[in-house]
Amino acid sequence: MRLDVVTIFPEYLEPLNVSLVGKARARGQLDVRIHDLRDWAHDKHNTVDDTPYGGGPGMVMKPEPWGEALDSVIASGEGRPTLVVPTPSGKPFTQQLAVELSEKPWLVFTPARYEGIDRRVIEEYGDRLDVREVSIGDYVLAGGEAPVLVMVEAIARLLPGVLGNAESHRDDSFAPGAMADLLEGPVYTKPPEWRGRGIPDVLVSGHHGKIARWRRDEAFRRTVVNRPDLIERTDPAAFDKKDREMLSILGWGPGPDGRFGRVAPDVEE
Ligand code: 6GU
Repeated sequence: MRLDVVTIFPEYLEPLNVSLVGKARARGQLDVRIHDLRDWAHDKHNTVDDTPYGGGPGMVMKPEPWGEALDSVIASGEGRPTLVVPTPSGKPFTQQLAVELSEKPWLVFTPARYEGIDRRVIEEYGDRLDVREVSIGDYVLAGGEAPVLVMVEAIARLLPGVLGNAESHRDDSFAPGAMADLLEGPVYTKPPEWRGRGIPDVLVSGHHGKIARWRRDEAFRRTVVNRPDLIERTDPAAFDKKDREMLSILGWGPGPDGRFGRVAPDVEE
């Protein structure tokens, strides 16, 4: 996969040299190219922003440097990239979108600073490319560079051969096609006792069925506390008898429409 990032802070993308993404690059599984937007700003101060039409606070990124930068990046490759525009007003970045983007051969990211990019840039490339305006959550960051790091990590770990084994993402929380979206439960490693704290006996029982059940029960325990919305939105057909027993213990049961909701006071974690 090829990834281009156009930014006024190329150094902000240094983490892409490290860890999982850095190794995928070194192995040739990812071709990452970082570009400085100011290379396409031609006045004395390499200006990339200006005051907003209609007034208001902040500055807006000018269209001309983005147009030249994107034309140049697009012309440097074969075919048409998918353009990913990070913005707090975009569609939510989800695991499903990460999977979809991981299947594209070429992504171009356009992290903005200030109040965003002149709208005409998004319109112009929307006529020629698949353009995705994407937000990483309901909070406001000072720029799109950190969201690019987040998205690239989520996408890169899904590429064939990047993670150790293909099984690794089957059980990811939010993995599409999972019976139900559940958060992953707790994990343990050696030593078997640490500061007087042991580990759950079932994990050393060697009984794979019981271990799988325990893990699923713990996933329910965590999900009802941290993300009850995930259970509320799940098709109840996804819950088997043991799931229903666990949900009942946690104070959850089917409502009039069959969907699960809290039916008893909150149970402590
Ligand atoms: Cl993609 N950009 C900015 N600036 N803030 C955000 C965001 C993106 N996603 C959530 N907050």
